[in-house]
Amino acid sequence: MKKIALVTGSTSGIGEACARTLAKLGYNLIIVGRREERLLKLKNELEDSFNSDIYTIQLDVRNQDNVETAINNLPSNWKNIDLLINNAGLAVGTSDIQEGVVDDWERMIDTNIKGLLYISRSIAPLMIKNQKGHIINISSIAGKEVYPGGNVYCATKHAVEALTKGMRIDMLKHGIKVSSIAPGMVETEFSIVRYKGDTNKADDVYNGFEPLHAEDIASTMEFIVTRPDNVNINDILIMPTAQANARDTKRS
Ligand code: NDP
Ligand code: 8X3
Repeated sequence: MKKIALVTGSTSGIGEACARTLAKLGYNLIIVGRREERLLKLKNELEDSFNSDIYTIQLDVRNQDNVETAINNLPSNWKNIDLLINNAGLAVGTSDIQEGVVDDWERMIDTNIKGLLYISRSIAPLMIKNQKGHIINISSIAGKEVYPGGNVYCATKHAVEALTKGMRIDMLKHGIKVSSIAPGMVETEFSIVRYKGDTNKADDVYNGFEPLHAEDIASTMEFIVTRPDNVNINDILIMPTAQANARDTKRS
């Protein structure tokens, strides 16, 4: 029987690349995001290209009621989720704290921390019932270091790091693996969202060096999920060759 993976934020970037890789690996997939057209397009593409069944959930992970309802309402054959990729997330703005936009803060905290919690709260019991499963949280270099303009985003990713460690302790007795991938700069829609649609500013982020690509994160995820049962990869920090840490990048 095929394994089932649920990927949040699969309408773009890292989540979309992970969904593609998992379909290639033979998973059936539950793909989650707010943009329904993109979910349907990806479903069609993956069902055509791979022998996978794809179930779409149009969902804002910030809405706890909707998250709970969507997971409760999954058809019973879709509830045996083997793999959860907690990927949905965003950075908004780069203001110093004293000039911070409260709505930006709420969006990051509600998506990156609370959304991840709501999804995990709904899916962990399904995995516990089966006494097996694997949860991979997408953290960031921003979860390990803090950089100028990163304040609240970095705080949310530091929270993801702490939650990953806490979840690993909680899931231990159930035989459920918990892993984390912390990427440096990946060229996706991330910077367009952070700069609120200003594509010039977004392009500047990746100027003069080759950033990571979403597929680099998907292949890291592939490595993690293809380890044998007795092996768990706790944490991978993956950076572009031209980025040493959150602040030092070699640009031409
Ligand atoms: P993208 O902007 O390309 O993708 C973000 C995804 O998250 C989209 O599919 C979006 O879908 C989804 N999403 C955002 N908010 C919500 C929400 N409220 N409910 C449901 N889905 C939501 O960025 P990335 O692929 O780069 O980002 C994916 C993850 O990787 C994030 O957690 C990010 O913090 C992390 N990351 C990114 C790095 C980078 O440099 N790009 C580096 C390190 C970590 P939709 O809008 O359709 O809802
Ligand atoms: C996204 C990468 O460097 O903007 O998490 O924090 S960075």
